[in-house]
Amino acid sequence: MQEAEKIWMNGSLVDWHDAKVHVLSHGLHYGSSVFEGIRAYDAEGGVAVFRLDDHLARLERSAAQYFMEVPFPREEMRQGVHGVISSNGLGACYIRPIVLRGYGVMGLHPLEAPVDVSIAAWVWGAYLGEDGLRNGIDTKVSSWRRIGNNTIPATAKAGGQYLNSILAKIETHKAGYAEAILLNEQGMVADGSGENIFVVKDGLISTPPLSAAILEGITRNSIMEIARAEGYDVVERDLARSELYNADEVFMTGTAAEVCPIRSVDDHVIGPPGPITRRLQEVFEDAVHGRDPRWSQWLDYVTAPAPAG
Ligand code: PPE
Repeated sequence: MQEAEKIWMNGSLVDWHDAKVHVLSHGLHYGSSVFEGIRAYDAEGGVAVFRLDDHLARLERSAAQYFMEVPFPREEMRQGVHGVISSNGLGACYIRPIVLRGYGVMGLHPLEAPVDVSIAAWVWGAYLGEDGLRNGIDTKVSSWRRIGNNTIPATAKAGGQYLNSILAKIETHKAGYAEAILLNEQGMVADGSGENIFVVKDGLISTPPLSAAILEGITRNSIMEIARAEGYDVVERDLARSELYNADEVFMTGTAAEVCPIRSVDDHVIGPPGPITRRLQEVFEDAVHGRDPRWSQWLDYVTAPAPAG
């Protein structure tokens, strides 16, 4: 990874290499951490964090589902994010806040463990490759099923549940594919290892509902809003695996992955990125870079934009 200089830890900035936790931290042993992935962009009026408040709100909801409270108010977390970007002199970057049960208690009753928070930021380029963004990626349905909603709540972005994604990712990577698609316990399409998924058929855009055991993706929500504003119909419904093969277009969304076209699923060729995927990619790119006033409320500028006129 590309290192930066400072990391925000429990309210102060420390040197990158001093941002350490104890080996007996609860979160390390049991996955009892919740985190966020956020991107900032070099936008028209300065460096802008995309939907920061929505990410921090989701972090609080993730923590609450594990009976943790983020020990800093939302505004202080927001300032922390701004602080790691500006103190590291970063422009476009990826931001990773994490709230974890820390050192002091072992065993599975964690409520007495301290809760630690850090926020790191670094430069992270195209998650599925520049070529993937342009030409689409080859994907495969993993033999690992997505963790069910009654096993671990998919709506919380917790460290431990990513073991499921890691297994799926390794499996499909070893088989030569760029990304995994996971089916849920009911056998319906859930998501990618770190992305939500959409299909387009006869002009209609569909994406699995929250009941399919997916993370309520912020990019997913942005794309649904953008698509509707562009005049497309979007529905949330269960998708069968074969609907991926028969789709006109398939794409994935995520903070890291952004809007990434899918070229093939299980060796069924869907084709080069289609017109709707292209249009949504374009509007998303304009939105995150502050070039589309319809979406300016999504940008939280680290450097305040110059007044108009
Ligand atoms: N589903 C999963 C399982 C997921 O991890 C992510 C984000 C999404 C959907 C999309 O959510 P959103 O970012 O709010 O649109 N995955 C994060 C972590 C990726 C990683 O490798 O780490 C991310 O994109 O930041």
